[in-house]
Amino acid sequence: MNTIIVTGGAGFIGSNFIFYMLEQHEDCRIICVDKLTYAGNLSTLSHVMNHPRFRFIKLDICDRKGIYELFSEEKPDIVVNFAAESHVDRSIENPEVFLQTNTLGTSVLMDACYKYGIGRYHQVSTDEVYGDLPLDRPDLFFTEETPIHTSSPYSASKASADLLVLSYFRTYGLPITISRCSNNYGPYHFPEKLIPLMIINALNDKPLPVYGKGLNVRDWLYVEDHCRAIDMVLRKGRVGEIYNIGGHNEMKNIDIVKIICKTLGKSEELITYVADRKGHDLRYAIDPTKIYNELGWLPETKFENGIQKTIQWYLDNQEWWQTIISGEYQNYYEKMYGNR
Ligand code: NAD
Ligand code: TDX
Repeated sequence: MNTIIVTGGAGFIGSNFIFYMLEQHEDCRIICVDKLTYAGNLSTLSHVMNHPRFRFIKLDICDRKGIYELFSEEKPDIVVNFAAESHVDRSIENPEVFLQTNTLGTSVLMDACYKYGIGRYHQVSTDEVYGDLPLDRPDLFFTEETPIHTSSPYSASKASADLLVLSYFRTYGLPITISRCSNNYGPYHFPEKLIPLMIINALNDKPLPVYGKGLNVRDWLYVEDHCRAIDMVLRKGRVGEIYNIGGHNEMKNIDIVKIICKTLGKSEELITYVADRKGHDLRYAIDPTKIYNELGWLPETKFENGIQKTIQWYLDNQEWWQTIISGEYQNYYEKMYGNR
C-alpha cells in the first residue's frame, strides 16, 4: 500500500486527482492536507470522506510543526503538492499570501521530505512560469527548455517554488518531479476562474465580463486528463525531470464565452468588455512532445465534449456553487468587477 499525501485536495484539481487515484489504484491510501482557504471546499470531498483508504486533515502547508508531525506519523511514500493560491487576479491585489503558500509552503514540504525520507515528491506547477507567447506566432510553443519568464506575482511564486524543488534534487538528491500544465477545466472549478464564472453568470443572466478584447489565448485541458498525466509521471517519470502537460487546444477567451452562451441558450448581449487584467499574458501553448514520447500520455477528452460535460455538471450541481456564491464570494465579486 502506497501512502500518498495530496496537499490542496479540497480544491479543484486536487479533489479530481483524489477521486481519480482512489478509483484507479486499490493499492494507494490518500491523505489530503488542506488549509481550507476560500478555495477549499469540504463538500467537494463529501463522497470520499468515509472511504477506508482516505483521510482528511485540515492543515496549512506553511505550518512546519504540523507538517513534520504528520510526516512522522504517516511516513508517506509519495507527496503530490497541489496546495496553492491559484488565482492570478488575486495575486495582483495581494501578492504576499502567494509567496507564503506557493513558495514558503513548498519549502516546508521539501524539508519534511528530506527529514523523513520520501519515495517521490511531485510539484504541480503551471505553464505560466514560462510567461507568454505572442499572438502572431502560432508556430511557437512552451517546451521544458523554454526559459522561465514570469508575468504575475502568482506565476513568480510558482516559478520560485519550481526552482527550489529543483535545488533539493541537485543538492540533497531528493527524488522530485515537476509537471507544468496548461489551463484546466471541469467539475469543482472555483467560480472565480473564466469558465465557471461565465457559466454561472450566464445561468443568472448577469453580464459576462471579458477582459480587454477577449483575444487572449489559453490552452485548455480537461481536468481528468491532467490527473492521469500526473499519475503517469509518478509511476514512470524520470526523477529530477520536468514534464509539460497540455493537449494543443488553444482557444480565444471570447470564443469560449460564446460557446457557453450558445450551449445555455443565452444571448451574446450578456458579453461585456471590461478593463484588461494588469500584465495580462497573451497566449499560452504547451508542446507536450516529451510526456508523449517518454510516457505515452495524450489527452483523451476533446474540448467539444469536455465543455459540454462541464456545463452539464454546473447545471446538475447548483447547490455546490450556490453555496459558494452566496458567501464571501459576493464581496470578492464586487471588489473585482464592481468598478471595472
Ligand atoms: P484551487 O485554488 O482550486 O485549490 C487550491 C487548494 O489549496 C484549496 O483547496 C485551498 O484550500 C488549498 N490551500 C491553499 N493554501 C493552502 C495552504 N497554505 N495549505 C494547505 N492548503 C492550502 O487551485 P487549483 O486550480 O486546483 O490548482 C491546484 C494546483 O494546480 C495549483 O498548484 C496551481 O498552481 C496548479 N495549476 C492549476 C491550473 C488550473 O488551470 N487551475 C493549471 C496548471 C497548474
Ligand atoms: O472574468 C474573467 N474574464 C476574463 O476575460 C476572468 C476570471 C478571466 N478572464 C480571462 C483572463 C485569462 O486570459 O480568461 C483567461 C483565463 O483566466 P483565468 O481563468 O483566471 O485563468 P489564467 O489566468 O489563465 O490562469 C489559470 O491557468 C493557469 C489558473 O487560474 C492558474 O492557476 C493556472 O496556473
